[in-house]
Amino acid sequence: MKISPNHPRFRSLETRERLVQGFQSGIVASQGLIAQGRGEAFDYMLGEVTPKSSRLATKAASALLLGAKSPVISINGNTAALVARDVVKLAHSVPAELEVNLFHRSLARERRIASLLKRNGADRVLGVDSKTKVRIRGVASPRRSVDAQGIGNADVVLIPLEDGDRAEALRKAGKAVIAIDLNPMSRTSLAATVTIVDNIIRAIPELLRITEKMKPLSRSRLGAIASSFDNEKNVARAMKDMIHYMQGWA
Ligand code: PTJ
Repeated sequence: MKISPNHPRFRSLETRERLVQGFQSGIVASQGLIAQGRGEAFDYMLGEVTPKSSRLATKAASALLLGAKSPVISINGNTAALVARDVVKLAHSVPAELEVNLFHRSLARERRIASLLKRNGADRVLGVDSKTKVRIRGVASPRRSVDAQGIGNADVVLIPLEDGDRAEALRKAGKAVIAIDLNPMSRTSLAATVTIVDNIIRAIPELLRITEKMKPLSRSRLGAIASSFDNEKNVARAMKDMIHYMQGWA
């Protein structure tokens, strides 16, 4: 459906439409449409804008990515449908590997997502060839299967729109985890090293912008920014941002 840019809820309706088209073309899982609905409810509570708490987390996330030895960006169906171009630009900018890793796994969907990323400029996309897969401990879903040269070997992993199991398992495996999740109370948000509580359609472009800006910083400066970040405190700040916005309505 063509959405008029004059519609007061254009951005939200256009995002929905991209997910529906992603579902129809076999990129997005049917459950991905439900996940977006949950995300939208939290985004309403943020006033659909990026709060200060998210900007602080984005700075820490850029520092972690730029300071990493082997950073990886994990891609699921919703991420591919909503921000394919910017996520590829981010991978080039850091530079980081891109790895397709699905909760509702199918080889056909993995291949379609990898080719979408390549059409958007990715040179290499991991996670599709099962010969190079290893298992991470403590994950009950198909997400346990990761590429040995990608998430298996990573020191920092960016996991947008994720389930809590894998965030916890990746932390236990000694990796730093960056989450993007509109729900500040999710297990993922609480388990991650850095959680960006924001809509992925705003969070990834902002992460790209800040990463470009922070590139000239020294390793020791990047390390200091990352280690001074307190995720527990910042997630609490994000909840306060939501309460503050809602109090404006009461
Ligand atoms: O493509 P697959 O098979 O890997 O599946 C992807 C989904 C998203 C379906 C899968 O990871 C899933 O079921 O996720 P959950 O457990 O529903 O969690 C998704 C989290 O992302 C929830 O906490 C949502 O609030 C949040 N979320 C949804 N849409 C957005 C979002 N966060 C940021 N931006 C969004 N647009």
